[in-house]
Amino acid sequence: MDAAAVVEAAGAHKRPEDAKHVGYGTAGFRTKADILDHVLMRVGVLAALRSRCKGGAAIGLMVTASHNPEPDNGAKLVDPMGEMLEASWEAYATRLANCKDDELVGEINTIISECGIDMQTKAKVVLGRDTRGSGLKLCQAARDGCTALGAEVVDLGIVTTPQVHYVVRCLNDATYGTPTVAGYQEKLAAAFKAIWTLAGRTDLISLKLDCANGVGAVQMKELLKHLDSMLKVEMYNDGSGQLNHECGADYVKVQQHAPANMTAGAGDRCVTFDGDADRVLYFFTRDGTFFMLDGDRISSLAAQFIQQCATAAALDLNIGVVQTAYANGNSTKFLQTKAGVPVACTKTGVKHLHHKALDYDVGVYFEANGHGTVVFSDAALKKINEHESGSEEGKRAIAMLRAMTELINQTVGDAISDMLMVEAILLLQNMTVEDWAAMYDDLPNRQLKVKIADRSVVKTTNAERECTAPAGLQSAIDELVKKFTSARSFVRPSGTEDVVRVYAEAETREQADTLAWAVAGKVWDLAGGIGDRPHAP
Ligand code: 16G
Ligand code: MG
Repeated sequence: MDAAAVVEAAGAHKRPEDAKHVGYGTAGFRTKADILDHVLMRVGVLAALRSRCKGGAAIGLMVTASHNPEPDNGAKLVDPMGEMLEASWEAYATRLANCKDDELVGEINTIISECGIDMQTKAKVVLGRDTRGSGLKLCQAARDGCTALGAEVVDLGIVTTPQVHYVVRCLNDATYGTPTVAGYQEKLAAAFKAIWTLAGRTDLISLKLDCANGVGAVQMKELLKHLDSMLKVEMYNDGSGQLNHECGADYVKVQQHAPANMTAGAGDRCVTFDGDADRVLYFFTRDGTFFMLDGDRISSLAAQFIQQCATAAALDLNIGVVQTAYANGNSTKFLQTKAGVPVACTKTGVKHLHHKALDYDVGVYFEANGHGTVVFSDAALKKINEHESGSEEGKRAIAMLRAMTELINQTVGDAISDMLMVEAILLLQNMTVEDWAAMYDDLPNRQLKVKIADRSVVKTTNAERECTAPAGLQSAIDELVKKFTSARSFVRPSGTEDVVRVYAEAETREQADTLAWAVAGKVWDLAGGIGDRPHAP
């Protein structure tokens, strides 16, 4: 390592003496942009080390704070196959980001020796950033970190998070596609066009799209140049307003109404992305009432479709869906009984779902909040690509599956690609969003937050569906749940906020609400609640 170059970079991106501690969590680093300069330089250093550790494979570094407000920013690293950074390296990221300037060289040497990194290996880092004003400067800091360690930098400029995942994958696996943003656009456009042709559609599909005033707007405009004979997309919150302010997937999901500047009229098919375009949700209004099609609905639509294609083509594929405890109970029931697809449950956080999805030939995973994708194993891709079906129906089903494998960004949840997947399935099955919504009815549910002195006293097991501490809480929840019909409730400490989250669902809205408030009260009583005891408004 060129220690002098590291010292110089540290001098250019000084860590303030009183710098706040930052942790690399489920979504990387995320905090106020103005305290991230030294952190980003160090993330650049870490990306270069990671690349060498992986034999010179390209590593991604995305500068974004997703659905957070504009003044925030953050960074996340992407591993060689386009997956999220391996968990064991999160601790290195945190250590490197928080050490003092004069400890930096020592910390780097520790990582080099602990991981047995050969510093003669070449290193490559793919940089991307969302539309935040702070992004350019933070990218420069990251670049300085990469360069200090002698890594080559590929700067994609303003791109979606999933595009960084895609380019990283392509650089390390040429079979996946052309490693450029244009390559991404062309791949998705060609796949959608193939589906369009299969469906024999002639008129345009019309959509209203809320882009959260983020990067989704920039990239959708480019993609639509390829798709304008098939899709008519009216864009709202396309960058002219403030990022994520009263718009975007997180806002729509939490508020349960349309974003600012956009009306969902009768018959309108509406879509919303988050700030870095890795989450997507659909919504519409029926008789003036807002109706959301969330990640569980997308999973159900995709899993059922793939299952039906496999059956039609007599293709033996082991298809599974991965959900979290937040998945609506009726979506789970639909998948298991009507669609005939097994369902697994993991802890909250995309990396857990993604990892589990790899257990299947075809793993469909979505969090209810709209983050997810479909992954096809190598064996499944081989089967799909080599299978020959005798019947016309089977041939069509195989053609549909092949196009799907090209259309879906299998590296990570991707709002653009997921939206095109939904459109493709609706198109091929001649379904409206109303038909999609009619697949099952959601059980009414309620989420609440409880403030307690130390949320780490709440411990969970069984994919967060049961709590093991504090003593007596789980049995209290069990007693409450018994009093309601089709009811379920769980509590877990949040990974992103200083609260304990409560989820409850039951047959009626009133029951779900009553149960949620009762469980929240028990958490407050038994886990050291602070402030007022939770009570229904
Ligand atoms: C993070 C996760 C998201 C999860 C959320 C839960 C990623 C990229 N993001 O934003 O998947 O739903 O945390 O937040 O993994 P919570 O722990 O505060 O409920
Ligand atoms: Mg996001």
